[in-house]
Amino acid sequence: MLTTLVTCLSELQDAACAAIAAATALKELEALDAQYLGRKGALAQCMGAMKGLSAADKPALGKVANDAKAVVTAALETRRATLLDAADAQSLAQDALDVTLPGRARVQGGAHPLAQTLREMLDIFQRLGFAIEEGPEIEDEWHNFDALNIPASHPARDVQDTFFINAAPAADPRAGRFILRTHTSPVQARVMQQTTPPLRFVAPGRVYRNERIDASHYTIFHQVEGLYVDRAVSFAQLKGTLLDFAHAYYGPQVKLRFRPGYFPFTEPSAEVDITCSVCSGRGCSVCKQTGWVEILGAGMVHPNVFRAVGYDPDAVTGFAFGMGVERIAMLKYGIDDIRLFYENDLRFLTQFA
Ligand code: 2NM
Repeated sequence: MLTTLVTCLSELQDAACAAIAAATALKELEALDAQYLGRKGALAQCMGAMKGLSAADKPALGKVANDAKAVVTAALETRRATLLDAADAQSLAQDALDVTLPGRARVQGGAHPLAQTLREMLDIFQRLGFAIEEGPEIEDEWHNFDALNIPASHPARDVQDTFFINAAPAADPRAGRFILRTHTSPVQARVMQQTTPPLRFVAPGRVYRNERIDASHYTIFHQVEGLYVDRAVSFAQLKGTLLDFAHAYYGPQVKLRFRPGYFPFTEPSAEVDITCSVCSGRGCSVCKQTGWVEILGAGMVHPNVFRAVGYDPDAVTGFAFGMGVERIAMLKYGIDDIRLFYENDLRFLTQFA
């Protein structure tokens, strides 16, 4: 009986050690642990047979069994350590990170030159006391034209000059068709409709014109238009405001020149020139040797505009002005083609980073 059990334990130990040595995964090892050393494992079953032994034989078998258990436990431990090391080595190789490599330099981005120009312009007008108002780019004909005293017969309302939206007209027949706004003046009309005077703000934003594209015309461009309405706003205040703007934006050496002009929404109207900021008025290709370049249009708000938005033209006066952001930037930086703003060529853009 004793020899049978000793043989059984020895075979058990050999089988366990062979299986443990062959195991390739930690999970497999845990299963072998349970199979041989568990509470209902092979070793425990072998020990169960001890009950049938004589008191003299019991200690001898106990020692053999304990030795077998120690051998199997040690084999498990060794194999476990080997497999854990292998797993560590594999994950180290996979996630290898060479901390001695130099870093990759990141390209520094920057605001688009038009965004920079617009921001500078708005900063100046805010310092002069103007708020900022915005409105929709899809407008109705009433706000874009009628409210601004632009008659139905005006050439600007033609499909040649205006983009019409392929949609049913607004519910209110006075609103007319939907279009892409051709200037930001409809923002002024909307704000006046909703606000009682006094008011003083600029309206920046994108406008659209169905024009032939060339070096100075594009179908998209940006405007900043200003409006100041109160009980007795004067043309002298308009001149002072525009002179302050020109000095702040182009520098204190710049001179202003007002020429008579015509806009349906202002009377009187003026076209305003500055001494050429590229050649300081000496004469160059930008100012076509005249020393002067036009930067904006302006005037006193027409009484019909006030009537359209519900203001009493006998109670208030106002000045308004409008300028193209692209043109202002082109004059400041000596850019000779408006299309450069819309081509996203990094050779151009990085000069403003
Ligand atoms: C310009 C020139 C002159 C203008 C007028 C108005 C409004 F809505 F108040 F009547 N907004 N903008 C205006 C006046 C715009 O752009 C060359």
